[in-house]
Amino acid sequence: MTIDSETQAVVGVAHPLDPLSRAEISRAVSILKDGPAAAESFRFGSVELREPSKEDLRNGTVPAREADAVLIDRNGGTAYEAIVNLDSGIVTAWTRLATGIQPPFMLDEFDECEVNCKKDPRVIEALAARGLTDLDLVCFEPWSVGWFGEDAEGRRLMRALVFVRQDPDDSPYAHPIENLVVIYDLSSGTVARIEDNESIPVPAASGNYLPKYVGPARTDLKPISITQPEGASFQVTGNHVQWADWSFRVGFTPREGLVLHQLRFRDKDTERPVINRASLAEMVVPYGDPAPVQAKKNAFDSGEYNIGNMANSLTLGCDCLGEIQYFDGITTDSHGNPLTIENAICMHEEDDSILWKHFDFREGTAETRRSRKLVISFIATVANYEYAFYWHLFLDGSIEFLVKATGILSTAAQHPNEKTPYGQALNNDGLYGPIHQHIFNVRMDFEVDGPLNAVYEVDTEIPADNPTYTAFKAVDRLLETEQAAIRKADSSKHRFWKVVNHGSKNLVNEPVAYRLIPTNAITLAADDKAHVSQRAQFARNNLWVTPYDRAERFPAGEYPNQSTGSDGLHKWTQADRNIVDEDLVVWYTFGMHHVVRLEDWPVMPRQNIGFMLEPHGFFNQNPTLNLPASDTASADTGHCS
Ligand code: ABN
Ligand code: CU
Repeated sequence: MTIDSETQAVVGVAHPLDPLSRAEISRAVSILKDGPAAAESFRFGSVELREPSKEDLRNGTVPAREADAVLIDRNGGTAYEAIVNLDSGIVTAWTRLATGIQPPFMLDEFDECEVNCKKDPRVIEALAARGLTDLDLVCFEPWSVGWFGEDAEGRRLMRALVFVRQDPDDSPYAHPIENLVVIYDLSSGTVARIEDNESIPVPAASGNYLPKYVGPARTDLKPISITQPEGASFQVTGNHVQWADWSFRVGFTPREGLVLHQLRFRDKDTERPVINRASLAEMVVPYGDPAPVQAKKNAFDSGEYNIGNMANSLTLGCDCLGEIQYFDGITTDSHGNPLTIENAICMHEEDDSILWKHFDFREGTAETRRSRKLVISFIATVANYEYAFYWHLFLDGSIEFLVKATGILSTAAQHPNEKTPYGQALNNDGLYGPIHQHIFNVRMDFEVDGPLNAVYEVDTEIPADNPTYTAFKAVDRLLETEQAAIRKADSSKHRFWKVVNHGSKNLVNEPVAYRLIPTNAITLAADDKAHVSQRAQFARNNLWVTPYDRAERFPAGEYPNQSTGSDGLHKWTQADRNIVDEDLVVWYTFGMHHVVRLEDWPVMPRQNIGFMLEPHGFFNQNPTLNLPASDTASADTGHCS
């Protein structure tokens, strides 16, 4: 990608779905600064590709490269949305957002909050009252304020939790300063107020995991080397990936991190679309402990913080192993300077045990084929937690989305002689891990053999007429409208959902389908009357299906930060639109119900949370009969036996 020196237009873009390059971001920002965002007080929340319309992509029209930008004028606190045409250099839309709409936090706002909290006399005094005078050891962790019924009067607020280290590399989460919270006002750049409740002794016992604290590493584990002497089996051209029968484009946005576009499976000689676009669209982490500080912890890590901005630069041998292909993630700082997160996305192949096997016991021979998966991932650090997000593509057409949650619990303190029922004591010093949930929503713009799809709920039922008492059968029920498709998983009915194309039939004249297996199908545990239940309504059900609308991108609405719950899936689906043989978006809510255990401390062993999409009559038979037998077969037979 280069800039034409005469016209300053961006030229040489590889594909309309490629994320904006650094040069394109800079160009969008300078067009805005030369136009409506000329005042020094403007900050850039995000500058990202405005994805072309589906019509343009389908027709093969080369659309203009466009940027979507979200800005905040710190002078007054108003937020704006802009569309910039990078080809013509024109700001084609400039929309002032309603008072109270708060775009996600910008990276430097976190630093600003910490720096200014440390300067505030009320904060210094509250810390001193607890015997804490070394401010270098105090950590302010700026959480979102959420919304608890009061009017923020247009102010952009943060809610800083406070922890203290005993040494510069000591884990602060072992030492929460309970009942002290700083409300920081980004609109004025000052501390708005402190919430200083009953002082609870800061737990003293350490929670360190660094080698210097935990002692020498064990030495009995021999190396495992992953080698691919002939290289990886994928071909990468720009952001396009071809691997085995799969092809797709890699995208990256500040809000979602990794995005998969145009996921297709080559079936013999036909490229068959499966999903047009898939990404983590939202998540929420509500805490169940009613203690004053804990009851207001409800982080929407994606929509309030822009989880893509918090992606790690991944390293070989640590985060990913094998023959790796990396993709950078490009985002912006608040002044609109492009920021490259190098190696934000990692892609590699992994051996995946057996795919199929049969031992012909009459002949004494076996046929075994090994599975492998293509792993495309990114890892985000959201203060205390790490979330590693993986798309796994399998040779048989299956797709897995997996979240590996690790990092450090968001802790709390109680009096050492107390044991709250709302958390797990982690030591005898008063430290505990409050009960909470990590609830994710993945948005999948399905395109099973084409854009017009429908969704069935499949339950297994015992028929009324059941003389042998042994009968059970799978029963399909078409979900006809949005309201009918607001569903919960039900393991007692062995429920799953399938996305079909009525216009594309398989060998037995049934519509081809992909099924969604609803694993980790949790929903919000809090009462429906809780503020978080109003704001995170997507998390009250596992399945939602909507007809495609390019404005409906995020299930808790476009701007969940300080939201009251007035936007999102629950609002759009009130229209109860038809979802039969339409261009559909399927939204799946799942997660981890985190009843804390001692083993989660001081750093949490990875927990896997996810779900599978599997072809269900999409192929006419097992599509992997053409796999070669393993090359580590026995010398006698040339086969695995
Ligand atoms: N997990 C809540 C959070 C995210 C980012 C920064 C601070 C807190
Ligand atoms: Cu947790």
